[in-house]
Amino acid sequence: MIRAVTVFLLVGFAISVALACSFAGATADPADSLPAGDATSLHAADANAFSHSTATLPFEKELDFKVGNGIFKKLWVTAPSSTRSSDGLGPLYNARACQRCHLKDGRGHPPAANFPDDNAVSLLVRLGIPLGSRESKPDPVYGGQLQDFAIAGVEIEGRPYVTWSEELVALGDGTTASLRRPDWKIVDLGYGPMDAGTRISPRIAPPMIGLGLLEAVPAEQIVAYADPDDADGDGISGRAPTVTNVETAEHQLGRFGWKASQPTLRQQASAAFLGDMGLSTKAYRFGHGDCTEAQSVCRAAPDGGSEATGLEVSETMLKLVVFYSRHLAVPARRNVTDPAVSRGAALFADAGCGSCHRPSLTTAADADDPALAGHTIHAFTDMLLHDMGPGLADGLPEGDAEATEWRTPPLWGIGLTETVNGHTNFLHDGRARSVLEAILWHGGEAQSARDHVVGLDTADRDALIAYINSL
Ligand code: HEC
Ligand code: HEC
Ligand SMILES: [Ca+2]
Ligand SMILES: [Ca+2]
Ligand SMILES: [Ca+2]
Repeated sequence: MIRAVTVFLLVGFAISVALACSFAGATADPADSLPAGDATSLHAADANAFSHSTATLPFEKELDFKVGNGIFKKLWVTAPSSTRSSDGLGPLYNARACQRCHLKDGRGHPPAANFPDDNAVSLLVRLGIPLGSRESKPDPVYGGQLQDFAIAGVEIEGRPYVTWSEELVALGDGTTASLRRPDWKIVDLGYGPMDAGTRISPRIAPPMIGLGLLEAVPAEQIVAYADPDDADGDGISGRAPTVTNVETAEHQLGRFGWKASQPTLRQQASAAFLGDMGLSTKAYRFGHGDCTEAQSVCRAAPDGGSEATGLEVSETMLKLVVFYSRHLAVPARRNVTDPAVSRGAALFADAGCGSCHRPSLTTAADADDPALAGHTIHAFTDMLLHDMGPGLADGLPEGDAEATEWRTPPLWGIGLTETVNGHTNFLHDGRARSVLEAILWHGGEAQSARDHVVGLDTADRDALIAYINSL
């Protein structure tokens, strides 16, 4: 019965797409609206648009997805507690649940202007002392990440505080755009001054959709697009980062995080449990999380590890939350037959956006997970690191990435940010207040693409933005 209804809905969808096309007299291929092929979510484009499972996930796996969702939302508590399977939070932490930052499986945002009323949850600050262009070490006292919460009896490390300054950019049609430049400080430091060499790198939580598909793209395919010395002379020199898998000690392609410092969703989730919530997993067996030796009260606080394994997050829980992270579906596109959107697609190509926001990748035909195997996906990323210029540089090398480098973020689903998260704050620290501001911050290898957009007339610029918002 359930299957019959699903088939009916799918047929209904196909017919309505076909009708919409013929009505508009457009020639758009209905497949254009499905960025992940038959794995695309056909649910309504509403506030829950990022929270559905991959459409190709077999019915019998739905329960794992639901239980994984429960762990993603689970509020962890201080140890020791009567619920041994939920304790071990902290001692230092940023949030009590994954979902507190990945709001509605979507995007975080910087703290609002009315600080300290709006806290910085959904944003975190990485810390480090640069040692070379691609190397850094943690702050000796504050470690590799600033935690702005702590369990009772332990001091918080401090809180991120941002002030903004406005900069005007003249556009080719005679109008001006205003960019807000952040100035970050850490206030209320709980453990004395940071090392003079420590750099801070604030990041908002990225959306959770389509990540399993990006994990299933073969590394060779991504590496083949890299052109580190710009041998073809087009000004774009994407670099494929190499990072270490902490469980196998293998060197692998870095894929996740704004600087692509994590090779797999499993390691990304394990690092989040450790750094963001102070919880140990098989990959990182430190119940004290990011507490350094200099933070002795923190180091001495009780651990929430189970008696059998010593781990605060069991292997079963970790696997389920990773399963969940792997199967959040990408929503179908909207307005694909709008003539402005079609023109915007051509302008996107003309401006050279697709050299980094690459329109298509293909997942491995033999990927471990059949629901994700053999898909042509339209994520609009090359998964490579690019020098984005001094305006976006954070001064902090991480993984294999330099201070000026960022991984091209996927653009699929970006047009639903407002619907799902109630804002349009883009880029790694959420500084851009609109798609246009995000584009205007592009520098370095993306300077000429940015300049191309600055030179567009009003109608073309609007068409380009309408296209991005249809993704
Ligand atoms: C304190 C806020 C916070 C919490 C809690 C948090 N995350 Fe994140 N998450 C982030 C931020 C910020 C990033 C980007 C990190 C970076 O660039 O290094 C991120 C990145 C990710 C990514 C990579 C996405 C991509 O596009 O590369 C995944 C997957 C992820 N988190 C899963 C989880 C899971 C699973 C949990 C719970 C175990 C979790 N996160 C808890 C803030 C958070
Ligand atoms: C040289 C590679 C490159 C080119 C060319 C490029 N981008 Fe980007 N784009 C990036 C990177 C890297 C980021 C992330 C930068 C950051 O967060 O600091 C980004 C971020 C974005 C974002 C914000 C995404 C998010 O999730 O916050 C948008 C929107 C965007 N680009 C659109 C465009 C458009 C439109 C063009 C063409 C005019 C373009 N980009 C050209 C590499 C590129
Ligand atoms: Ca702990
Ligand atoms: Ca810390
Ligand atoms: Ca090149």
